[in-house]
Amino acid sequence: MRTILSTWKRPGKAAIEAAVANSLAGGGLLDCLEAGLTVAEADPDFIAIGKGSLPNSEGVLELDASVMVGEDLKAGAVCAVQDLLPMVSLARMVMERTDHVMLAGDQARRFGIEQGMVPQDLMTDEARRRYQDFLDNKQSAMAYVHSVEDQPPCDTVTMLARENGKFVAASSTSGMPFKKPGRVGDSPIVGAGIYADDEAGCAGATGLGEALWRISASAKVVELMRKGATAEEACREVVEFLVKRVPKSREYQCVVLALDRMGNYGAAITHGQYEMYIAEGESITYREYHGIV
Ligand code: SD4
Repeated sequence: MRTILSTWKRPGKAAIEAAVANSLAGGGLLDCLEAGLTVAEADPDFIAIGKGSLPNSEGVLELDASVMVGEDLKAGAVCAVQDLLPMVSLARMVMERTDHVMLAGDQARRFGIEQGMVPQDLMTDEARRRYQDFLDNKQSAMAYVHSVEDQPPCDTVTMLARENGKFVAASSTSGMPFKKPGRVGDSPIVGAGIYADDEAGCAGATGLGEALWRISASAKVVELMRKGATAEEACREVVEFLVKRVPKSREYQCVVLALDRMGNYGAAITHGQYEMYIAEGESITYREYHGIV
């Protein structure tokens, strides 16, 4: 049976439904994650992924995405790319059509256009309004993330899938709202935002990239599962390590999620609440996780 995970309440639902529909139509593991992320990226209501997400401190939208296939450890990623959608497809093109793992910025955009993608304006009136608010309040990006604690801008979608011992992982995000131009978080970084290895399982992350990246969060979860930990045990251990070694992660939401080779899924969060959708075959369920600090 195919299992798929998708992060966060609002975009996670749209993404997992599209992924399951793609699976039922015969899509492969990576196809279904690409389909899920494509739908979430196209929805202007989600503020940390694709169209309508929040721009950098200069009002420009810069997007990151990644994919990884556990069979041969192939991966593709793009970071700080403007004007194109779906970013997950661009990351997949880097994996499938180049000899590289990551392309960045303008050169990634140029590659996308060469491959047939068409630039478009991804900013919406709502994103412009929030950006103006941010300018009016003269906050730092980190202060902004704190100030919307009740409704944090957690619309990054990280997705994992497993079927018959095969694992894939993918993620797409606009990163931290109002970030410094050129800032890249964990999501497009193989080992930080995603990791997949058929010999061990797969893992992903979402939340404060500056913390998750510094501990190679996804790779760490996968290495613990390689040694025999369940997905839940591995996620918990990595989040405990994170709060110990990167104290800032206690104040922000930092999540890891995983699928192991024994058929389990798991997740853990440092602080606050995290919601995750789980598809097992056609059936979709929803779970909430609470911070360990
Ligand atoms: C980043 N991890 O760029 C992303 C942000 C995120 O929900 O996951 N937001 O740091």
